[in-house]
Amino acid sequence: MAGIEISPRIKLAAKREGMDATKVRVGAHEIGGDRVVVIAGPCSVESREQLFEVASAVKEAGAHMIRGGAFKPRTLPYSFQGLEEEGLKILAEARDLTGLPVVTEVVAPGDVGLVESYADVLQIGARNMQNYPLLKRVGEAEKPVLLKRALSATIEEWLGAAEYILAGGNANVILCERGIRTFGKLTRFTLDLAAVPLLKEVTHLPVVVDPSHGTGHRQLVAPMARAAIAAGADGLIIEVHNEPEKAKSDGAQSLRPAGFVSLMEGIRPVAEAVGRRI
Ligand SMILES: [Mn+2]
Repeated sequence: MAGIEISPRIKLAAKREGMDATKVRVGAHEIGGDRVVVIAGPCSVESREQLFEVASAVKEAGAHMIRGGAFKPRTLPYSFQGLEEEGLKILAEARDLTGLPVVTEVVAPGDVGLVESYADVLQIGARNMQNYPLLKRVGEAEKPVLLKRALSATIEEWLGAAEYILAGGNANVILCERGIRTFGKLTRFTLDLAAVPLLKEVTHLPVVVDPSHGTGHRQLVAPMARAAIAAGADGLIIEVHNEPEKAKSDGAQSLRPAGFVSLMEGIRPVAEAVGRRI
């Protein structure tokens, strides 16, 4: 692509002439194929009742996978840190209940084996995008990795992080744009949607967009979800909570189940308009 050149030292993540886009298979779904994959669920797993209620609601609305944090890297040590292994068990039960694969974060190299024994996709959070021991460890994992962009990472730094996982032998890497830090105070981050078509030029890896963390406000989530699909995203990851006002984390950006139903209705015609399906 004339004018968009990435470092030649990014080898495995780079798209080369005539190369097919990578499709990452997760259960019955494929991220990077014709269908736009929707991952939805609470920021944190708080209880069995909470996760089951949200997981059933998002399944009913047409989500393809469940998200939920069991290990939570929080800005302050006083905030809720997650239910850890108990949370992983609840996620696995929610998968049994709904049939939907589970995406959940791993924060420490020593926990990768444990998280992998319960989860279908290992998420590397924005704050750990440059945690190289963790990237090396998930490079040896059997499960696909959803790699979030760090708060202030350039595209090349992000692809460099993906390169660690690919170089470790794990070919199933999904990139996730989740907003970067700019100067505005009214949104939590600035959702960089230009990253989506840019990545399509320079990498073969699939790209998912997180409009929940990318904006921080539930009113902005559905419009930016539509925009992400219009820009060519292969998937969405959306926070949904049954009682957002009582959420232990990220309530302000979490959709209620009814809001998620209308998000799903709103993205279908956009996907169709760009030659995709939900
Ligand atoms: Mn969150």
